[in-house]
Amino acid sequence: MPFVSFPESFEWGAATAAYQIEGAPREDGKGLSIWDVACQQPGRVLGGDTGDVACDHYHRYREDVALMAELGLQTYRFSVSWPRILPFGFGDVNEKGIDFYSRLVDELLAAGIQPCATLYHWDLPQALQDLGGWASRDTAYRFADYGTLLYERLGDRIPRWITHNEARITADLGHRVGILAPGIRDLGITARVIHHLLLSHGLAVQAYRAAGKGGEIGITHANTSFEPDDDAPETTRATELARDFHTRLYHDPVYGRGYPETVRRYHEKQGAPFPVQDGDLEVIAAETDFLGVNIYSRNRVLADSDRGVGYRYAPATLPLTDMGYEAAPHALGDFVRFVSKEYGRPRIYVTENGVCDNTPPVNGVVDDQPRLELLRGFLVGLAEAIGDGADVGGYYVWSFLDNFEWALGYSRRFGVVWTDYETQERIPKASARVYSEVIRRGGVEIP
Ligand code: IFM
Repeated sequence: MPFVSFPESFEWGAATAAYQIEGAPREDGKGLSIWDVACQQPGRVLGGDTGDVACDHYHRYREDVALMAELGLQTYRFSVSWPRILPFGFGDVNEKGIDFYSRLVDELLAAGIQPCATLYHWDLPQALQDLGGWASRDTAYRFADYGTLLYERLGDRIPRWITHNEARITADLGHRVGILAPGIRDLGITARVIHHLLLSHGLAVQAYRAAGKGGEIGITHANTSFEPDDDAPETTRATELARDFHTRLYHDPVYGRGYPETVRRYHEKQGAPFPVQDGDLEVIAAETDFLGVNIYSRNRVLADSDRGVGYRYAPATLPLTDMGYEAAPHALGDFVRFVSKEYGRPRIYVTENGVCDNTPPVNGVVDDQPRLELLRGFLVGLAEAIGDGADVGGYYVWSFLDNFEWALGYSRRFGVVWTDYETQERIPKASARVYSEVIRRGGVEIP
C-alpha cells in the first residue's frame, strides 16, 4: 500500500478532558462544577447519565498511563478540573487536587509521555457560576489566577498548555442554545461570555509569560471546514459569513484583528454587543506559541437571506458517523490549509480529531472499521496539508478512551480504547492498533 510519512519531529498523542473521564466528583475536597450540577437536573443529559464515575480515571490513572505507553503515545492532552484545584474557583487551594495532577504528570513523564494540559474544558466551579459565571468579567481574572497557580505548581513538568478548549462551544451551546451547562439561552449573555472567555485567555497567556516557565501556550478552537455548496457569488459570500461567525469570531481577536465586522454589527443590531473595554483587544492578542485545532467534519454552506446571519447549511451528502457528522476525510487537511493561510502560518497542533463510532465488542474484539478508515483519511489529508506548507507539530486523537459525551451521556463513543462502563475494563479497539502502527512507522498507509 502507498504510504505517506510525517516529519520526524511530529508528535503523536491522544486527548481527554477531566469531567469526561475522571469521576470522583466529591472526593478529596473537590468542589462541584457546573456539570456536576447539570447532571443532577432531570432532562439535561440523555438517559440521566452523569460523570460521577465516568471512566474512573481518578483512581485508574496509572493503568491508563500504562496503556498509553503500550500504544506508543508520545504526548497526552488532559484537562485540569478547576474545582478540584480551587473548590470555590478562587481562595483556598485544595492540595489533594494538585497532588492528583502532580502524580498523573509524574506517571506520564516516567512513561516517556509528554503532558499537555488544558486549563478549561467546560467544568467551571459552580461557585463561580453562582457569581455570574463567564458572563461576569471577574471570572476572567479568577481564571488567570487559577492558571498562575497551576504554572507555579506544575509548570516545570508540563511543557505545553492550552488555555481554553473550544470557547465557541462554551459560549454558543452553553449560553445561546442552552443544551450544555450552564444551560442559558440569551444572546446578550453569549456576547459577554465570548468576550470574557477570550479576555481570560489573553490574561492567562500573560500570566504564563510572567511565570517564566519557558514552555508553550496556546488556545484550542472548535472548527468545521466550510465549503460553498455551489459556485454562485452569493454562496461564496455566505461561506465567508459562516467563517466569520464560527472561525474568525474566535481566531481573529487572538491574532490581533479584533472581532469580525460582520459579527460585531450583527450583535449590535440584536442589542447584544461585545463588552469590550479599553485595552482588552491588546490583552486578547497576547502572543501565543501555537494554535490548537479541533475538527471532526465539514459543512456545506448556502446563502439564506431569511436568516439574520445570512447563511444556512446544505443537507449532508456523505455517509454519517454515529454522531451524525458527515464522514469527510478531507475536512482536516482542508481546514488546516485554510487556517494556516488565514493567520500567517502559525504553529499548529491538531488538539482533537477523531470519529464517533459505536461498533461494540464481539468476543472481546472491537473491530471499529468506520473509525479507522476515517482516521486514516484524516491523517492522509493532514500530511498533504503539511506538504503544502502548514506548520503542524502534532496530532491528538479524540479520544484516548470512550467517555462521557456531555448532553449525550455515554451514548456516543469516540475512544480508540473501549470503556466497559460496568466493569471499567479497557479494550484497545482495532483503531488503537492501527494508530499505534501509525506512530511506530511515523506515517499512514494511503487507503
Ligand atoms: O467530547 C467532545 C470534547 O469534549 C470537545 N470536542 C468535541 C468532542 C466530541 O464531541
